[in-house]
Amino acid sequence: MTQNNFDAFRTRCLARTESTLDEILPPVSVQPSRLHEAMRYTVLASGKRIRPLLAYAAGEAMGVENDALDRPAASVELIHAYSLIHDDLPAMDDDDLRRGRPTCHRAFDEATAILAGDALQTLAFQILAEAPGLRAESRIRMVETLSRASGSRGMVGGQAMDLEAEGTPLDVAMLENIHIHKTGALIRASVQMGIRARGDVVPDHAERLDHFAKCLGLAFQIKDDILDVEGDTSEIGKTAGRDLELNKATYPAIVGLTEAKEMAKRLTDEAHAALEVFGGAADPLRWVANALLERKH
Ligand code: GRG
Repeated sequence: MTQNNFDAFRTRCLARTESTLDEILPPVSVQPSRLHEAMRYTVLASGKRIRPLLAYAAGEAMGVENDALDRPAASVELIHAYSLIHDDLPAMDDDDLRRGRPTCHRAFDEATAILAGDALQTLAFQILAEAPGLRAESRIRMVETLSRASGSRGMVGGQAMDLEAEGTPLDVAMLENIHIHKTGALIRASVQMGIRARGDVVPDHAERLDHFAKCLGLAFQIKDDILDVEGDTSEIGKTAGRDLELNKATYPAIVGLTEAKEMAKRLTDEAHAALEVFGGAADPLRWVANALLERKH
């Protein structure tokens, strides 16, 4: 991988993401200011912005200009931020720390956190519906893609399956099914944004990109489980303290650490293989896939 090229791509996309998020989030000066503060507190914290990066990278593979993807990339990040707020609530994981600082309900209060999550979710669809530089059909398909991916047959469904499975023994297929929905659906939707922005994609190319995203989503989750076991050595990880929940079903717990690492590597290789037909245009997707496998937090 050409590290300089990846760094330049990442820096450019992250700058676009931060400025779009700042622009579309309501200012604290507007009422209800505490709610707007909670929304900005969560979204503008230091996330890795993997999903926006994937949307821009898929757009590059499709020959779509970056500015057509500003809103779609930000919309996936808003859904992700809402899911983190709700996942951290006492009724779910009851976490005190997120991204190295107090979770939204700790920094504000539970009711404000619930409402901030709700408002982020609806804002995601609003900015997609209003997105400039895209044809109406692309915007409608994006709204459809993101709503399917985040609803009861996507991310929310995965969370429900995860809660239902708590305390019961899981095999790899069951764990995989949870993660395909809980984490994978939104990763897949991020890549779909690039396809939807283009509109006239050859079906075979759309399927290959989707297969790339499915493999990557699972590899991402397995790597996350590996980091839980091996320890997150990043500054955020050290201060946040990744909480290793011993009764939680994870890939290393089910197949062992060595096999989990092999699985993440195999899936990343399969993701790369799906990109072959795209040549150099898919390099940003390749860089993101490698960076996810090698990440330290
Ligand atoms: C509560 C509606 C609802 C959904 C919850 C995605 C999710 C479903 C919960 C998040 C909890 C969690 C740890 C899921 C595993 C996936 C994962 C590693 C999420 C964290 O995503 P990153 O690493 O986070 O992209 P940053 O902070 O970098 O944005």
